[in-house]
Amino acid sequence: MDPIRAYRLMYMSRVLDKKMGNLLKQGKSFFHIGAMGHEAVQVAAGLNMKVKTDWLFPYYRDQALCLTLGMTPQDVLLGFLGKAGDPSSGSRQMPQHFGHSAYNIPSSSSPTGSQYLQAVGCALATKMNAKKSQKEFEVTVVCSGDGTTSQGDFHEALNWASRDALPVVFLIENNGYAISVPLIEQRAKGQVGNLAHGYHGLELIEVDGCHFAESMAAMKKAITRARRGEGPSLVDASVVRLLPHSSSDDQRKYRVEEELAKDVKRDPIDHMRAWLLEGKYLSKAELADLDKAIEKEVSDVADEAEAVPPPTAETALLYVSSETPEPEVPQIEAKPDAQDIVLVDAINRALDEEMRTNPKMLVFGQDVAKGKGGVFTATRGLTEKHGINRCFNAPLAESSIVGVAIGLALRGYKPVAEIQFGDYIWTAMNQIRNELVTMRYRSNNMFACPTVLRVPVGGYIHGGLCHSQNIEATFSHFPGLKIALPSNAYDAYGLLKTAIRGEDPVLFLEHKALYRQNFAKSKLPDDPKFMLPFGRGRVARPGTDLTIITYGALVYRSLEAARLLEADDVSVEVLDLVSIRPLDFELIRKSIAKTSRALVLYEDVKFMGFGAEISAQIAESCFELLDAPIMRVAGADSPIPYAQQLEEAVLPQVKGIVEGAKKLVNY
Ligand SMILES: Cc1ncc(C[n+]2csc(CCOP(=O)(O)OP(=O)(O)O)c2C)c(N)n1
Ligand SMILES: [Mg+2]
Repeated sequence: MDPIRAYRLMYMSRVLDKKMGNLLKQGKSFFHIGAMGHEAVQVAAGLNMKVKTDWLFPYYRDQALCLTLGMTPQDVLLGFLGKAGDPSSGSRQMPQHFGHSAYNIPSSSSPTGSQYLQAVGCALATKMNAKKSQKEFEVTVVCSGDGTTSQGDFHEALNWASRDALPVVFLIENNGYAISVPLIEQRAKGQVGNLAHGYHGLELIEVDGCHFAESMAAMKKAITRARRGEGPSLVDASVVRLLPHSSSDDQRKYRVEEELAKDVKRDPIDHMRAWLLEGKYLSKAELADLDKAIEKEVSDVADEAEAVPPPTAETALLYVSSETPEPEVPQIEAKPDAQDIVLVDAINRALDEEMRTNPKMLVFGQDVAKGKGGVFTATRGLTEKHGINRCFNAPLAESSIVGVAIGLALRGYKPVAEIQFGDYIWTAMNQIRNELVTMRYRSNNMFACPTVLRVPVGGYIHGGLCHSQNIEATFSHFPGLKIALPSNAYDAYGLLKTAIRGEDPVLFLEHKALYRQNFAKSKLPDDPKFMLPFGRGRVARPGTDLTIITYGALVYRSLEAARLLEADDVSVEVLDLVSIRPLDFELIRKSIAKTSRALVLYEDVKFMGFGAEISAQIAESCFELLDAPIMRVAGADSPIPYAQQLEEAVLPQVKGIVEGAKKLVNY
């Protein structure tokens, strides 16, 4: 360890913070959140890591740590000034959202605490990559502040890390405040360290994070332990926040002068300077020269960064998704003598085949492993065929499942995770909405998380309020996420293969009421090339008088309604969308051009359901083709109740579809 290099990094970060404060006052940026007071433990962490080998999941204060791993003042300033070429995000994210693909620093986003589970996924990847005889492991370090340890994800991450004894270090930079809230208001006794006690094998290390040499020893202990495969550690590093929380905060509103003065006395830069002089690492004059050189370097780099142009407006929509087009594959039909198989078995077959061809594919979730094979048996036999390392049970925690999937995907694995019921996906919402689907965009295409989340959804199974929900409308609102909801075994099989081979996150919705139905059975093609593209719907039944636009279980109720309407000489065309996002709107337009009447049918609550979007698009671009107003038939504005008579009253039925269709043709 070179103490002068360590000081250089610490002071570089300090000068950068001061420079950014000045640039902000000049109106050259909109936001700053500084590392001042956290530098010693950050540099100590970085110096104990193997650059480009170990992994860092930083938070917004980790400037000195990112500099230690190789990021430059230029990198920091480009992001701060909102310039093109910012390696963290191409200036898509606010300043201090660090990330760098060359240094194994995955893009950090804004929700406090979402990084922990991703780090656990990353550390799990390390463990999976390891050979049996391996003695040393890449280490994953994940950081946050003290307040953030109140997030549920933190506890879920400690749980999974300790369950699998993962090579991960949780570094808590404890400055005693979460914006204005002191640690004593976060939990009893106002401590971070007491959180470690319930997790077996989790080492607790407490340290004065303002003291560089002590921080070096603490981080060495934690990182060496992870490196040797001895398990996770929680480092509680006491630091000071010398600036307000951010440039939008004024800490004099909630902190008294004496306390602020006490913090200044603990300034790690002052402490380091005294230590360097005492140890005769350099003289006073040399230290002054070094400071001046660093200050000049930052000033020069800032001038250079200011001259860099901002990103152009034309680039704003790049990398929401991968740029890879949907596969162009010939429609392959099954052999006429092939066996008809049910939808859930088609899912199982797709998973099995893809696991055979892709050794990086992993299946995990609740109850998916071993003899159980999922509560709907979609993953049956996969542990037996591919081993417990490739089809395994997750702890009962949805945020864990998605967060860990993100970490695994960042390391090149292909997670195909199961969320047991759509009704329980909500506890993973932050990991999906703010993390999974934005990874490619927010890192300017430097990182991506091609992950498949398989989710059983839908009603008509007497599942009551929390085993019947329809979730496609909520999720179709998230740019970057593909969504499928196939209605038969053939489509499910082909689309799931495409989802697994693709480069984007996919929400693969499986209607529970169709899993074992005879009418949703298909013969499957026996050809490894077989895939079905996203964004392509199908005509489930041709007709001329009216188009029913639907998907999922309602395809079959529409077909039944169409049969009944035929007796009254009404010819109904039924469209099965198959893919929700992207949406095959051309299929809809073509059909309306023929029938001039559109009935949009969906199982979810009518208000703001996915059919509302379809209706709006039809109104916007098919107005001239229509002879009647667009009609919607959908679920009632109610939770879905259990008793059969109640459930029938809430979910769309054949009778209601027939009535709607008649009203529309008679308009
Ligand atoms: C999930 C979430 N809730 C709230 C916020 C707003 N917020 C940003 S930082 C912060 C305080 C974090 O405090 P701490 O973890 O102690 O870190 P520190 O800023 O003190 O280093 C809050 C509430 C957020 N970014 N994410
Ligand atoms: Mg704090």
